[in-house]
Amino acid sequence: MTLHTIEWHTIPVNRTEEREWPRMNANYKMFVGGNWVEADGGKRFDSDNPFTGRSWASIPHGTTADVDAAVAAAKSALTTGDWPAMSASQRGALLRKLGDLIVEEADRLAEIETRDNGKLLNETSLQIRYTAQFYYYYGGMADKIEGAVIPVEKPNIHNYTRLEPIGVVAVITPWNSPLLIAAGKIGAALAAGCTVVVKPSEFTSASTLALAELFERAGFPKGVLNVISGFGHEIGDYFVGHPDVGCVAFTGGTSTGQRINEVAAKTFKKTVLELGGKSPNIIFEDADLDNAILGAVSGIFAASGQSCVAGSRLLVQRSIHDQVVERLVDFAKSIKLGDPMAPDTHMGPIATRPQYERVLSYFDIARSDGAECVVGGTPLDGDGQFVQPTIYTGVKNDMRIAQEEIFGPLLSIIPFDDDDHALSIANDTLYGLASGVWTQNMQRAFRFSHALQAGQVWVNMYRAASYMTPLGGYKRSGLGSENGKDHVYDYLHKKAVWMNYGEDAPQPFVQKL
Ligand code: TXE
Repeated sequence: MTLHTIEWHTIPVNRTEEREWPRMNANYKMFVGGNWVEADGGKRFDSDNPFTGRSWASIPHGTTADVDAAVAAAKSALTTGDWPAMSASQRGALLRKLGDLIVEEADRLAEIETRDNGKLLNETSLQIRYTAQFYYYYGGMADKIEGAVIPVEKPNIHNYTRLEPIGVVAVITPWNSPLLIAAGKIGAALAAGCTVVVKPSEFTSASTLALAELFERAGFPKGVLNVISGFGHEIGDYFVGHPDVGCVAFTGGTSTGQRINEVAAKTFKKTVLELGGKSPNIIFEDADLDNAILGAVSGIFAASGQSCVAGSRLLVQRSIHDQVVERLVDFAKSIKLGDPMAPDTHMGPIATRPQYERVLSYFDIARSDGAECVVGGTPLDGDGQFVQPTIYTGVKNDMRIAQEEIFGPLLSIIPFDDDDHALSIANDTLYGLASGVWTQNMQRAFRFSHALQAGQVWVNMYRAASYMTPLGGYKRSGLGSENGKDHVYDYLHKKAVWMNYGEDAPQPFVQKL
């Protein structure tokens, strides 16, 4: 088979006129201590719609004084007022009520997210509805957090553990799926009895500020959930290092995660970090190829590749390599870029200008790496932030395009000869967030599921997630994991209580062992 570089400079981008994007009330405020407030000093910044290229919302430009106010409100709500007096069942009921309100408001919230990050409305509509499930799930867990009675070997001692809220939780989220990514963190932290301050990405603050309104309507006591908006590089360190923050839950880039961990370490804070990836998606010659092709496409072109679990390295057994490449090239050419609101669009724009420029820079990097571009690979004409689906062959795993997270629709295809070869390439990365295996061989499916150094392994599927299932990364893809039952325990201190109901006098100079 001969592979041609496709001469494909202009994709007909299906742009909707702005009049079809109805105006919304787009003057957002921050939510601090149950009040809707401007930033200290009153400054604001614009939030741009990556599809129209125009500002559509105005966001308060939060400062360190706003961090102080939000953390103080959360600290006060933690120990005084209605929240600590509530039973765990009552907390759970509030979380479930919030879930109901999210379902009610899903269309509006989805439209807000699509305006802010350009993700398909088809996907944001589903995602927002799904976020309700996180709050139902963690609402159900609130009254199932139990300590233990420990049968210590000492006489007349009642020894037990209590699980107590860790304190004020700082939730910091990125721009690719703001509400979905926040849901597990907020849900688990509130189930644990903590209070929360959320800082969404400066590129996509609107949906989280709008979500705060639902907390108010659900009847959460003031200060339990606070949302501040602002720039990570201005207030991030201050927020993370704040002495009254007890734990930081973060999703975002690996270098930001590293910075957060360094700052948090100075005040001995716990962190839960979900970071970047360079995930291998492995197709064996015995795979159901129709499904594998769909899996490869969803791994890299869904959400325009702006997904932490993107299957950006496609490892293909050499015997089927050319066939897979040909089919993927055909598929890529059929992908429709355009208005994320339109139901028939497959890929929307890249969410932010810096990200768009970063993704484009990899065209040159790939060229100088010596990879062969078989489709895409050049900037599109026009002023939209669109990147065409791009596929590289002849990729060696040590090339930059195979090692660095690009976070865009650029796929590196790497051939392999046998199982050992595939595994060594798959694990040869600094990251370890996700992976995919396409095979009909059960032994191989299990062997790879266990040997892949990644927090998620999908076999004969890709890009699935659930509030019930832990999501975390190996190596530089993160620290700890979120979602699932165990995530609640990230937000709890374990305290041991010793009670002496005996008569014996304490030994003053010898420990009781
Ligand atoms: O993310 P950042 P950016 C990856 C992707 C992308 C790269 C950079 O590869 O190209 O990260 O994207 C806040 N202290 N992912 O710059 O910086 C910031 O305000 C505290 C992977 O947009 O990680 C925002 O709220 N907070 C990813 C959040 O961190 C700080 C999703 C994320 O921003 C801070 C998005 C600081 N010092 C990008 N600096 C995924 N894992 O899904 C910034 N922030």
